[in-house]
Amino acid sequence: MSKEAGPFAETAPSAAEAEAGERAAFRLAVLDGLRRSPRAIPAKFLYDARGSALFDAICELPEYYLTSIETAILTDCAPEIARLAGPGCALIEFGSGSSVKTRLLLDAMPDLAAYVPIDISRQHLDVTAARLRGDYPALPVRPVCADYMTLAALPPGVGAARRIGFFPGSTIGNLTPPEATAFLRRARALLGEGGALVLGADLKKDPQRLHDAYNDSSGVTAEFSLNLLRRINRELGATFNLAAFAHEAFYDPGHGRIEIYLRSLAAQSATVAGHAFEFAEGERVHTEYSYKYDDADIDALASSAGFTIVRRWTDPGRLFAVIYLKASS
Ligand code: AVI
Repeated sequence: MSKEAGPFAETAPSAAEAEAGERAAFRLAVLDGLRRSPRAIPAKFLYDARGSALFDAICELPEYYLTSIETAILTDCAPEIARLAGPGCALIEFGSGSSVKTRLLLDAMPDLAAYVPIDISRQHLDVTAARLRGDYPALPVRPVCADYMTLAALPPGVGAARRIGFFPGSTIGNLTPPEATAFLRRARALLGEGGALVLGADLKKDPQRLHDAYNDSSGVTAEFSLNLLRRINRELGATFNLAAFAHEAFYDPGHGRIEIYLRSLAAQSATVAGHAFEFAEGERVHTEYSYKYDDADIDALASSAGFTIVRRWTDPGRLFAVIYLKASS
C-alpha cells in the first residue's frame, strides 16, 4: 500500500487497486450471502454506478416522498440548525451522497471551519469534493474515504472545532436497530464532547403510503433491486436470469420496517464465480430493510447512544423528521 493510502489520504490507491479490492469484497459477500439461510446480500452492494443512478431516479418519483419532504424540511430549518450549531464548527457528513441537502446547510453556515464528507466510494468523494471546492472556494473540504460504520477517528486537519454530524436521507432506516445504535455510538465518539448530529428519519405512517413508496408504478424501484443481479452477473461472471426474479417489497408493521427481497419466479439454478446455487420457486434473497421511526423510537435510539434530542422538525403531514441531537454529557 502506498504511503499516502488510508482514510485521510487525498490521493487514493490506483483506480485498478481500489477496483480489485472492491470486487474481492463483493465476491465474498455475495457467496457468503447466498450460502446463508435465509439468503441475504447486504444493501450497500445495490449502489454500483447504475444502482446509484437508479436510486437518484427513485428520489424523483412522486411515490417516493422521502427526498422532497426532507429537502423541504431542511430548507426551512437550516437557519435554526446553524444557530444551534454556533459559529466556526466543522460539518461531518456520514455517507456523502448527492450534495443537494448538504448545500442547504453549507449555505446556512458560511463560516464553517471545515466540511468533512465521509464515503466508501473514492470516486463519489472526489466528484463531491471537486464540485464543492468550486462552489465554496473559502470552505476547507477534507474528504475521508472510509466506511463510516467502522471509522475510528477523523483526520487531524479537522482540528478542535465543534463537530456537527449530518446523516440525512433516512439512511439510518437501512440499519437494523443494533446497527443503528452502534452507528450512533460511533458517531458520538467521532463528534466528541460538545458535538451534535443532524439526523433524517422516515416516520411510521399509513402502510399503503409506505408500500407505494417502495412499489412505484413506473417500476424504477424494481429495476433498482434487480440491478443487484445484473451487477453480480457483470462483475462476478454469474448467470442469473433477471426475468426469472421479481422485486418484492412490503411493510411489516410488527418490526416497523419495509422489507425488500428478490423472489425467484421458478425453480432455477445460477452460477456465481464458478459456484452453483439452486433456487426453489418462491425462494427469496433479502436485499434491504428500511426502518420507519416514531418519536418514541427516536427517543430510545438517541438515549441508547448517548445523545439528547434538542429539536425535531417535521412536515405538516408528519411523513419525515429531521432531528438535532447533542452529545449527552
Ligand atoms: C437509501 N435508502 C434510505 C433508501 C430507503 O428508502 O430505504 C433505499 C431505497 N430502496 C428502495 N427504495 C429506496
